[in-house]
Amino acid sequence: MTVSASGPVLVPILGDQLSPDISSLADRKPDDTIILLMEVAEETTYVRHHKAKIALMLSAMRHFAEELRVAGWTVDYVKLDDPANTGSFTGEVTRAVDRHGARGVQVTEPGEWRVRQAIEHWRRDLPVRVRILPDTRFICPLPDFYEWAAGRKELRMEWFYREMRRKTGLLMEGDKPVGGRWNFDAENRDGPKSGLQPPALPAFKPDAVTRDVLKLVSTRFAKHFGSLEKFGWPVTRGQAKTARDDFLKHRLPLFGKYQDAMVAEQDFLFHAVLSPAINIGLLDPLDLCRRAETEWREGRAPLEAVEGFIRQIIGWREYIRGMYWLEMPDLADANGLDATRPLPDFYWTGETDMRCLADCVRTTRDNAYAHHIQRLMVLGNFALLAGLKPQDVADWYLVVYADAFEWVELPNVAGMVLHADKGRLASKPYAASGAYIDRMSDYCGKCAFNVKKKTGEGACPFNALYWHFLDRNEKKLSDYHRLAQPYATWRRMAEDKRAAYLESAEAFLATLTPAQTGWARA
Ligand code: FAD
Ligand code: DLZ
Repeated sequence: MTVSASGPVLVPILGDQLSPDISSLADRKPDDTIILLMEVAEETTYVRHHKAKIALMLSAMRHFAEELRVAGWTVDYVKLDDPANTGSFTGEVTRAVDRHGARGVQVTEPGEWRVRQAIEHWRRDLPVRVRILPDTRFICPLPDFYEWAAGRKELRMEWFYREMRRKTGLLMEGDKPVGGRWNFDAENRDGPKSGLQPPALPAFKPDAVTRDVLKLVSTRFAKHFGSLEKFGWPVTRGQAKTARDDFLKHRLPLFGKYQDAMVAEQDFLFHAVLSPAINIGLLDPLDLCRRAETEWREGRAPLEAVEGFIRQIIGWREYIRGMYWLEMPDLADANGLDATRPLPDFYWTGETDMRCLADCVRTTRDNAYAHHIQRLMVLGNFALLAGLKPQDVADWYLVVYADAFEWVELPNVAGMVLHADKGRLASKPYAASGAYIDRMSDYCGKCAFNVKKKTGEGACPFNALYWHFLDRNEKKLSDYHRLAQPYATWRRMAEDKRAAYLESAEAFLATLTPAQTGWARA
């Protein structure tokens, strides 16, 4: 291997690090640096990502390479179909060190544990010094999160969020929250209004680069889940900014009010639909929050919407990232509720008579997107109530969404949805019967099942599954303060009614067909 003391420094930039101000470039000069971007088979197939996610990644990487070149950097770009491509980050970095006679490697820490392990091995195996730098695009450095978590019995997001408000000064007046409250969620829980017509999202027509990628993906990854037909994700920084401005102007004012609402075939409602752009580095999360704050300060959006939005980003997003690194690697195997049922096939096919689930799988397949409440209270709630195996569920979420990276997917799945982490992240499982879905959506009216019917033929399966879940987890969950009321109701219920619930749930669970293997992992 060729190593030269006077060679350049190699800066590998991973597919979710597409930010010109990434820490690995902060102290570099163009005349002494080679930037390496690598399309590698291992990243496209360690889980068999939705086709649209692969297309988004490859197109955004190719556009970013051009952005860097225009800014004066030397970029070495390895394409997926390059015959010499070894197929892994490690193989490509090893080859590039040799090719350029690099004197060192400098990389921003990756978002995923799996990749972090690989990069640690570079330190041992490469003949040059490897520097790993913190990812400064997050607002809370990991050491600060660990310090916040140390010694606390309960790691609740709400307390962390307040610290982040103080740290950033967002929506603060001195040391007090604007409006006299930290959280305006009470104003934010409207169900769907009939005829609710959200504004259309801006459409980004694929350019020549994206068209090439779409062709590559549709042939090479033909068997992966998902459709490319509606592909319209922003793939350049300019497009991401257009998407951001469109959200701030047209959807932010009603973001809070309809944040928890679900409407069949209205796939985006008033959500930002910016998570892929934020996660891969096309948008800066703090800048986005400051712009949202300006919308409130200048009277264009109400406080409850802006506070709710900012909380998702400086609160939930940062907290989830901290929890991932705090809890890994154990989180990946966590199964606190001993759930063992395999993932049913309808998560892939969408073939179920439960209209809410069918619609959520449809938008997932068509858009590589479902909004938060669909992920949490329909797809996730079903997984929790039916006792689906956490690792199957986590693989599914990692495959199907354009914004899915393990650091953000896994704590949401194992912690927020499945309670597999025994409540480290959420103070109680988000379990709900059909009544919740009926209140927050328009799904139930035209569903083959009757949400008002509790048990027996034609009853909404969520109703019996809810009590089945509580009953089978009674030893683990009945001490939870926030579940005291449902457990009291369950215990007061007549024996025959309880038996009917359990029987109905068992009968429904027996109808589920496990998914074939090979959808998520080869
Ligand atoms: P909005 O609803 O408009 O929210 C604004 C922003 O807040 C999002 O773009 C996102 O950056 C942030 N945000 C909101 N909620 C969360 C959260 N719980 N965790 C982290 N960030 C949050 N988000 C991902 O980015 N990647 C994932 O892989 C992912 N997996 C999820 C899995 C499950 C089971 C659940 C319940 C949630 C998951 N989320 C994930 C969080 C959330 O659902 C998505 O961030 C959101 O739906 C993205 O759409 P949006 O940009 O329209 O978000
Ligand atoms: C998700 C993804 C995909 C599909 N392909 C690539 C790729 O070819 N090259 C690359 O650099 N990154 C890709 N990514 C994103 C990586 O999986 C992500 O950067 C790491 O998991 C670290 O979070």
